[in-house]
Amino acid sequence: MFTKKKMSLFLVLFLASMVLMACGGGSEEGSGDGGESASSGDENINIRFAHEEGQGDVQDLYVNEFKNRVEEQTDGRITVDVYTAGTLGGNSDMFTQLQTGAIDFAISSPGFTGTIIPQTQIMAVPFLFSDNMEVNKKVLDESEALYGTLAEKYEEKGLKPFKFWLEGFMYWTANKPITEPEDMKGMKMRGMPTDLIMESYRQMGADPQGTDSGEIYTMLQTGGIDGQENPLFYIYSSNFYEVQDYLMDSKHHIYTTVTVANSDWFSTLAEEDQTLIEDTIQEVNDWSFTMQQEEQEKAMAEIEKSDIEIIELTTEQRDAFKELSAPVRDAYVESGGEGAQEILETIEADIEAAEEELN
Ligand code: 6CS
Repeated sequence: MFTKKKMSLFLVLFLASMVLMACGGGSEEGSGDGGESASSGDENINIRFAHEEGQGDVQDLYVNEFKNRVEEQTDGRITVDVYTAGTLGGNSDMFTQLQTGAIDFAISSPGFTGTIIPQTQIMAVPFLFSDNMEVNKKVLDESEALYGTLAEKYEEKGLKPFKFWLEGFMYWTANKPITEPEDMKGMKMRGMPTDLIMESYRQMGADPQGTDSGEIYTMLQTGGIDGQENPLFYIYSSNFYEVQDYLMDSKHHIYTTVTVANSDWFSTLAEEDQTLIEDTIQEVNDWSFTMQQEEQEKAMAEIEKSDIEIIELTTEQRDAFKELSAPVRDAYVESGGEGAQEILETIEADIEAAEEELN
């Protein structure tokens, strides 16, 4: 039984703890890793946000949309500095910078993170996703494979993944047509440098080259590589179409990426700022789907005006490449580390379910 004196003491302690919580002191909620929320929700915050592309590219439009929305909603209390590709080093450096806290936020594509988090290579399995982009959008937005097991692997490395999202279908460019596996034989194909992308080109008979994105154009020009894969907007903005004779509408893959933050840094933000940032990322993610589609359409319209020949692969032609790259799924399970099999099986089931629902 509580006496009156004990009751008053309890109330005082209860109110004091509420005041402390309101000030953000000692609150461990929402930090994601049990860290303390140090800021109070009215502090000035500057977010250093890096991405992997050039000005006006899809990632740049995404990060600037995030910047504008956050700065507007907070009347400039939270500001965002945007770092485009190359300003902070090569593609793979960005991930380390995020881990060490040199930057706070990044758009970080799995094609560059496979050596640090092998499970991310699920995104390197060709023909894994659907030909229906609405299906892919839904899976990337919701799949437990990504927000459960895979997210834990990021968290183990001190990173908080917010949303996985897509930047369009992948196309091949080359100086000769690629319509059947025979055409791929011995070709120096450039892909993002993760092991499983290299393995998938080996399975197709090519001689894969994993290089930094900054080197692609010159290597295509000088013959250091014979071809490369990327979404249309990037083939256009990086001028690859100027130094290649053929563009293959192969849709052998989709380009996926992740919006990710340094977990320790994020956990120091006040809960209301964490919520505002998470909500804004979700809004920008939804917005980005249409934005990237428009960017592909604009790019295609420009590429069509150029001398490059566009070849649309038939279903049978695509199937031949699909069959050849099927063993990459087993390779993922073998080299993708703990949880890889579960991630693969869950995402395959989620894609199938979304296809049944949306097709
Ligand atoms: O192929 C690459 O390396 C680049 N492609 C895209 C679409 N974004 C960033 C990445 O560096």
